[in-house]
Formats: sequence, C-alpha cells, structure tokens
Amino acid sequence: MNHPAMQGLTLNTPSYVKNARLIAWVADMVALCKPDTVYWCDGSQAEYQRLCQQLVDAGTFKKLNEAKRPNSFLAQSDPTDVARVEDRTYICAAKKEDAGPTNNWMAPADMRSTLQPLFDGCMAGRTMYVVPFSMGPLGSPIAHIGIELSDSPYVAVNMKIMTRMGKPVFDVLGVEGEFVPCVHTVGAPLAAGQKDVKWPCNKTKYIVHYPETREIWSYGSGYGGNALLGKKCFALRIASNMGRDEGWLAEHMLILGVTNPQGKKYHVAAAFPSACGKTNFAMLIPPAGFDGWKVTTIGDDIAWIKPAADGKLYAINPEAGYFGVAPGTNTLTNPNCMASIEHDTIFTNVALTDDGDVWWEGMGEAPAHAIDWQGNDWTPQIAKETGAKAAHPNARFTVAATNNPALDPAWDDPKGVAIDAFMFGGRRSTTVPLVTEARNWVEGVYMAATMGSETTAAATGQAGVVRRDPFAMLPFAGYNMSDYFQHWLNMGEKLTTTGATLPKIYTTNWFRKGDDGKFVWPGYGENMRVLKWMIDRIEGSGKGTEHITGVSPSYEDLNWTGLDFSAEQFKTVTSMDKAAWLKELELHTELFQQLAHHLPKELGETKAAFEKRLAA
Ligand code: SAT
Ligand code: MN
Repeated sequence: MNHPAMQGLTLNTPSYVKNARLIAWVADMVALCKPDTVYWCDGSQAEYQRLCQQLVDAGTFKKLNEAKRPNSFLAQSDPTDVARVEDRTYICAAKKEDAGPTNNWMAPADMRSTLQPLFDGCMAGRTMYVVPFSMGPLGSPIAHIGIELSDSPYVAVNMKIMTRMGKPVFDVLGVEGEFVPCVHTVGAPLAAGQKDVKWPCNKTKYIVHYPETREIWSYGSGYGGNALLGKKCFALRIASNMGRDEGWLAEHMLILGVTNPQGKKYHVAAAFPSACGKTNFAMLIPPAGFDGWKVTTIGDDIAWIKPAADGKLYAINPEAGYFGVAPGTNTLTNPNCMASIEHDTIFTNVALTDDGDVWWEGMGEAPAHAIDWQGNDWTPQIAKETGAKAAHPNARFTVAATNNPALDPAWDDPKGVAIDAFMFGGRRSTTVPLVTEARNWVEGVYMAATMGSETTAAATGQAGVVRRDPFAMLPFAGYNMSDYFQHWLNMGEKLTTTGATLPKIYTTNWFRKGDDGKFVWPGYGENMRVLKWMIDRIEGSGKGTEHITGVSPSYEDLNWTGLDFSAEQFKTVTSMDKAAWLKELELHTELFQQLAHHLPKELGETKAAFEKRLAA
C-alpha cells in the first residue's frame, strides 16, 4: 500500500549532512517504510524538550511533578512490550555455524524476504526520526558511529540520553565515514485519520542483526534494548563482530575507577548478567572501614576495550547514559543512583503517585495510593490481595551519565582507562564462592565461559531459572560463542607475547543463600571489601588460599572493620562443596557439548585439570 503522503515526500536532509552513502540509505529506507515526514535529530536540548512535550501531548509521557522531579517524565508501555525479546532476536550470519548454537539464526536472504513485507509501509502516518549517534566519546579511536532510523519519538529522546546524539556526529562522519545502519519501527502504521495509541507496537517482533554487513533491523517493539539500537544490538552484537575482526573486545561490562587513600587509582571492568546489580556496583559507596577510598563510574553496562601501544587494555563506555532497573533501587542500596534520577529522567513502567512522582517496589515506604505501571489503581491493600505490582519488575529509568554524582572524571576521555582487573559475577544461590582469582588468563576465560546465573526479569520478565551465561554475553554475543572464547584466548596470547601484564581475572557471586533461603552476603557497598582484596592481590600484598578453581581469600584476608560478619557466615558464602562442584563440572560438560563446534581445546584441558584437583 502506498501512503498518499508519500507523494512528493522530501528527505529534508540538512545541508551539513555530506555523507553520500548515508543519504542514499535514508532515501531507500524512506521509500520502503513510507513515513509521512522525515526529521533529522540535531541532539539539542531544545529539540529534546520539544519531543518530550510532543510525547506528553500524545499521551505516551506524563510530565512528573516539576517541584518533586524536575524535567522528568513517565512512560507506561503496552503490557506486552516490557523487555528484550530474546526468542525474537536473530543473528543472520551467512552461515548458521557462525551464529552458533546460542543464537537464533535464519539465512540472510530468507530474513530479508521475511522483513521486506513487514517494513513496507511500516511508518505510514508517522515521522521517521533520523538519529545520528556516536558510541563512545566523539572521535575516540575506540568509538563508532551509528544512525538509527525510527518512527518512535520515545526512542529519539532516549537515544539523546543514552548516546552522544546529534549534529556533531555528522562532522565526525564526514563525506566518507563509516556508520552502522539501524532501522527501527514499532510496526504500527496509521491509516489516514486513524488515532494513535499511547504505546504503539506489534505482536510480531523481530530484532535482526546481519553481522557481515553490520546492519540492524528491529520490528514491532518500542522497549529498551529492542528499540534503543545503540545498546545491545550495536554495542554488543554488532560490535563483538567488529572486535573479533579488528582485535578488540565489546563486552557486557561496567567500568569503575577505584582510588585508594594514597591516591592510586585502579580500573575494573565487571560482567554480570542483565539486572544483577551492575549499576549498583558501578556506583558503589565504600562502607565504614574504608575511609579515603573512592569509587567512580565510567560505565554501568557496556565496555569497549582495545589494546594500546603500551600493551595495556584501554576501555571506554560506549554509552552516555544509564538504562537501569528501577525496582529495588533506594537510598540505602544505591544513593548515587537515587541522586542521579532526581531530575531530567525518563521513567518507564514504574508507578505514578498521587502527587505526580514515581514509586516502585523496594524504593521505600509505599504510597497509600498510586497508579500502577498498567494504569490501574494500586494500593498496598490491593497488592496484598492480588499480588499486583506497582512497577513492572523490569521497569527502567533513563538518565544521563552526567547526572551521576560519582561520575569518573575520565568517563568521556577518548583514550579510555587502563583496565587492571576483569570481574565476572553470576547470580548463584549455591556452589560458587564469593570471590575467586583465576591463576592465569586461560583459567579466567574458563571461569567466565562456564558462568551460570539464575535469570532475572530483564530478558523475559520472569525470574529464577538457572542458565549458563558465558561472560554474561549469552544474549549478546553476535557470533559463535566458542569463536568468542577463542577470541579472548587469542587476545591474551597476543598481549602476552608483547610482554604486557594482563589484567587479573576474578569471578564473584554476591548471591549465596543460607539454609533459611536468605542472602548471606550483605552486598551493595560491602562489595568494596571484595574489591579491596582484588587490589591487594594486584599489588602483591593480598593473601589467598588456592583451591580447585583458583585462589580465594580466607576470613582474615578481608578487612571487616565496620561490618558484623562472622567467620561462620563467611564460610557459608565461600565454601567449596565437592559434591556440588562435581555436579557443576557435569553442567560445564553439557555446555561444552552444546558449544563443541570450534570450542577451544584449552577449555577442555582446564576442565580436566579442575577434575584432577577435585579427585585429589
Ligand atoms: O533492555 S536492555 O537490553 O537495554 C537492558 C537489559 O536487558 O540489560
Ligand atoms: Mn545489560
């Protein structure tokens, strides 16, 4: 169907856009998607305010109480569009084995013919926003440019917060610069005169990546990582492909700086699965007993890491904002985060209080009445009777990094920060100890590759099932997982031959439970005690005891000042149970069978060494 408004539609290309490939691609996409108008985002604050007002007028946004939550908005999504859709996410590599067994795959030609009719006319009655963005500081040697075409103004304003978005991107792009083309539609064309809904989307969803041609096509969802294509789609799935080809790493990691009382600074990159507290850890406030220590945030979700001439690995945060989980966040668990979202924040799927502010489970005292994330009346009594949640468990805030009081001064440094340690943390109620240092790079890669985690709400909206989540990258590795392991091994080997000191690799688990089913480790700011031990190890002063899978601290190796935590409790979170580990290694075997194609032999050898130690 040809929308009438298509006749004579101009591209409205601004005069400062000089990239011929970009202009040709936009023209092609306009011809395909048939929007009513095309709007090129300039990324200005005035534009942001204008689009937010437009979203208010359309009913997508509610403006929050200006006195309580200045310049902030609430969006409540369609109840069927609340999280990433992993079962609808595809890596369309030319060959199936290059997507690997952990990704959905369809042949590129088949996917293109599947998507063609869906995208044909998909933006009818809507505006196509051209969203230019840089992942990483503008012009950084580690950064890359993307252009997202989207029919969602919600996406445009979120991208303004989440990325370096706007006009300066075109200067970096120039006449011949490279960009990753990202097309997004909510998949809800409007017939002439048809009234829009507040959260348009489509039951049919496709989140599609073509790794060879580095394209992203997203259909049917307006939510989070499905729609903000700079995030998981580009910065992880496409970028992991770029990193493999070009010798760098695109990782699902926060980056933090930690400065000791003498002023010496270290940088740690840490991978945890979605919604396992990365934002909390990245904004950690050192507890009592750590006077003079400071933790600062470079990033809370994604790291791009590249070896530099000095043999060190330098990391940037490709993002410029946080798309964090709201439920559970409060002034005790994450005061820096609560301060960050006091103003200039977009909230999605939290509850609206009667005084025009927001609330979610775990924020603090419940309001007597609120409108829940689905627009229904909510009271503590209703919650008690029906179990209704005020906020969706995957409700989010979108906020600029510059709102964070703990923002690291180097967060926007184009050269990045030198990484001293990697951390990999699963959510395991049993088996895996609080912290383990790998004895070497290969053992660290093994531990990261076999990481398991109990699922959270980020992927499916459901929590609690254990799955293997190698490197916290299961839904994000844009190519064969075993080739990805190999890439990590290759990076280690290459750096070693240049004489570089490789970062140490740690695994952590904050989530061990006691017999009463409750978490034993207090977590949050107290994780500083573990972080300090890692730094002691880097400095060579930290003590530890060797066991089956690496080195862990004994009770007396940690600083306990200011925390009442007994040796008995410590044992509960650090014990290595032989029977549990025999079973765990069986599960590793299962994983390795699944990933047999191209599985690096070093991983099998490491497992054999663990088994030998376990038998001894
Ligand atoms: O929806 S996002 O992919 O942006 C967040 C997450 O799942 O980690
Ligand atoms: Mn994430």
